[in-house]
Amino acid sequence: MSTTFFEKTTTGLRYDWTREEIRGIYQQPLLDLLHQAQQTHRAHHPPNRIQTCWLVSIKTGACPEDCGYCPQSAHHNTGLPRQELMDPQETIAQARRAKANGATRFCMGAAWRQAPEGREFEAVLEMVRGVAALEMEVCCTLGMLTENQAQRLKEAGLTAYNHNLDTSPEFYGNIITTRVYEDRLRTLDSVRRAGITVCSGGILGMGEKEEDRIGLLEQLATLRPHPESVPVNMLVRVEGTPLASQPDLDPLVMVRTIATARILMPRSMVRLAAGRKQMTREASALCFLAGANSIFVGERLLTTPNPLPDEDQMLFRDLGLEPLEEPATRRGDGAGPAAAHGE
Ligand code: SAM
Ligand code: DTB
Ligand code: SF4
Repeated sequence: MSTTFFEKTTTGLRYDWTREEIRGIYQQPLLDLLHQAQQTHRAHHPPNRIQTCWLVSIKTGACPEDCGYCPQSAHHNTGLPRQELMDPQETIAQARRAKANGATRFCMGAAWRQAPEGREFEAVLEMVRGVAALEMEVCCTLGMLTENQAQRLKEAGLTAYNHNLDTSPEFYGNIITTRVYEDRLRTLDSVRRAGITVCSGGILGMGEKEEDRIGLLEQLATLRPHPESVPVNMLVRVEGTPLASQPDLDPLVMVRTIATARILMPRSMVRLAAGRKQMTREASALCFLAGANSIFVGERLLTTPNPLPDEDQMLFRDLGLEPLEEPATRRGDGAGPAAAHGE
């Protein structure tokens, strides 16, 4: 009997990747790397299908953390107007619009060091319930969470929690001083224990070395289970942040990192996240060839511009890509909650 698309996906996952192995994959000739990544991609995911995720900032600016890349940190003077927590019904109305535009995942971001307690947390729970009722995947990124908060978010219907490791443990202190890597790992653990899927990735172009990108991939690929979703962001340089004058990142670095992530975490959704506005269509196409199968759509990321819907429609048309219509968590290929228990 021939192996079906979905059966193939239950084998071959590894969590014991070493830095040397990862370096070997990352540093191979680009065309070999792309070939391997594309083979892995096609064994686990439908080709030419890209999930479209809608991102909205539900609470903007005045964040007490000092993340060097972030326009929302109160430590930097970026002139960004702050906005208090959005009204839940307004957020749910946006999710309805996102769904009407073909998005299957709705991601809500808040500029908090940690999720608050009380009235604001109740409002977030109301948003999660409302979006889940639209049968979309619901993702939140609210900063650090306690186990109890993770459980309440799960009960409200949260699909995924985004919490990026950003870079290697060695480089982390150069970018953020108000928290440590271990804090991030602890929140990821609470999310996992609550049965919520994990969305965790990083940012490239912050002045890190190749070894830091390899170190980030090692951290992600040795999490068991792997994060179901791995966003790879290209730094969006914002005036007033300490990283505003970083040199341009070679887009091939994005391509190599995405391809390596695809090979190490074959079942995960790999998202070409921030930075598409700064990239050429050709660079984006190479990222898809490398195994990226998810993007953010809509005119804005959290506070910075994203390609316009018309541009994305043209990109999909010209590359022959189609939006993944079903939420990825329901495909049953491991990129969903079932994986959290089955791996
Ligand atoms: N405050 C929460 C936190 O940090 O986890 C949630 C919101 S925060 C803005 C979400 C993620 O956006 C960060 O972890 C970071 O990876 C990414 N991000 C922030 N600013 C960015 C920038 N200028 N370029 C690329 N990615 C960025
Ligand atoms: C992720 O990895 N990237 C998104 C989402 N998760 C929350 C955020 C990108 C933010 C880019 C800068 C901005 O627009 O403020
Ligand atoms: Fe705050 Fe998140 Fe921005 Fe860091 S990345 S300053 S925690 S909003």
